[in-house]
Amino acid sequence: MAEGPQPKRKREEEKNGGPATEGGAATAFTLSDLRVRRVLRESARDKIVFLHAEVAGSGGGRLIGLSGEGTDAVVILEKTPFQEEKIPDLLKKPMNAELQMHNDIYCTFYLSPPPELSEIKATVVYPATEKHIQKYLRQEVHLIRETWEDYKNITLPFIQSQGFSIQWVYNILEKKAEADRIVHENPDPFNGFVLVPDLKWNQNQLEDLYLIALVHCRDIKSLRDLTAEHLPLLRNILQEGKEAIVKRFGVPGSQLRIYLHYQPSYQHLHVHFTALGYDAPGSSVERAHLLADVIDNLAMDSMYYQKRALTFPLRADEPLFKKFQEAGKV
Ligand code: M7G
Repeated sequence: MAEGPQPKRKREEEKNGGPATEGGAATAFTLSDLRVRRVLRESARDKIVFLHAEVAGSGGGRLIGLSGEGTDAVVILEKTPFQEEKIPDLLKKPMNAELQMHNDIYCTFYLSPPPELSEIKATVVYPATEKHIQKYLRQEVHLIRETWEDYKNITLPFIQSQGFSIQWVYNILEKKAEADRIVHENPDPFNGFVLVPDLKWNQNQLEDLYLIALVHCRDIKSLRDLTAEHLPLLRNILQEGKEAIVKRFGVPGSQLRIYLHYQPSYQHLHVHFTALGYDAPGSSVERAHLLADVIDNLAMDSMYYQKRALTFPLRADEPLFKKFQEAGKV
């Protein structure tokens, strides 16, 4: 029988916003050290706000990150989805329930639930680079149509010089971080992978289920590197990923959206597993490529992803967008 989502709790200290230091990362701060500088983006619909913050010492002085990168941080605050089993408590537990309006059969109340029923998830990136800050800033977006030549001449040199660090991926693969969160592993160095809950999922409810499979092989950056020699790896991810998720969470493969992003933010091949009913960020047609389709395409033509043009969105302020502009491709 499926275990269902298990609330994962860090030790008490971290629960209370205490020092976050897992995975040998350069992080030494508590939540109360964070000072908000500006709102980068917010969504009333998704109940999420992205903040540019800085980490300041308790004495008001600025604290330099252990790696010396600086004090900028990105903080993402998100109201968590309802947990079905706790909904009755929302109405029953004593709290202020303020009637805002009443008209015929319609009325609205504002509830102030107790803390355990009104959690907010806070994701912190610290120290954050300018690229992290830009990633979350609301910007005009354009679609790029990238040919294989564009990839070799424009995109590849760019990602080789300016890509996001993938240290967090290596930390997971080497069990230096998130080891206790691993849902499944196939240890084969070429055809194996690690399946873990995505940073975006708190594992408290299945509605927004989100896991990622990170491949052990370190020289596959993205869809563009895939050929038929990777079919065993991709088939393992599809098959074993689905089996592990139905076993652990009770969600069948027919209710999972299993896909790769192009362009990914992190150039180490990974596959997204999200609940089919969840409109996950980045699951739209301009960015998501279903793994089953990728497998079929490669089985038909080993060089499929070295031949075809790929479309992807870029924000107007991104350096890669400027490179495409300079090359007269936009
Ligand atoms: P992507 O397609 O490279 O970029 O996906 P995106 O973030 O623009 O979608 C990377 C995926 O890895 C995203 O779904 C992230 O939420 C997830 N992710 C990023 N980080 C830094 C971590 C992490 O430290 N741990 C875990 N478990 N997931 C992460």
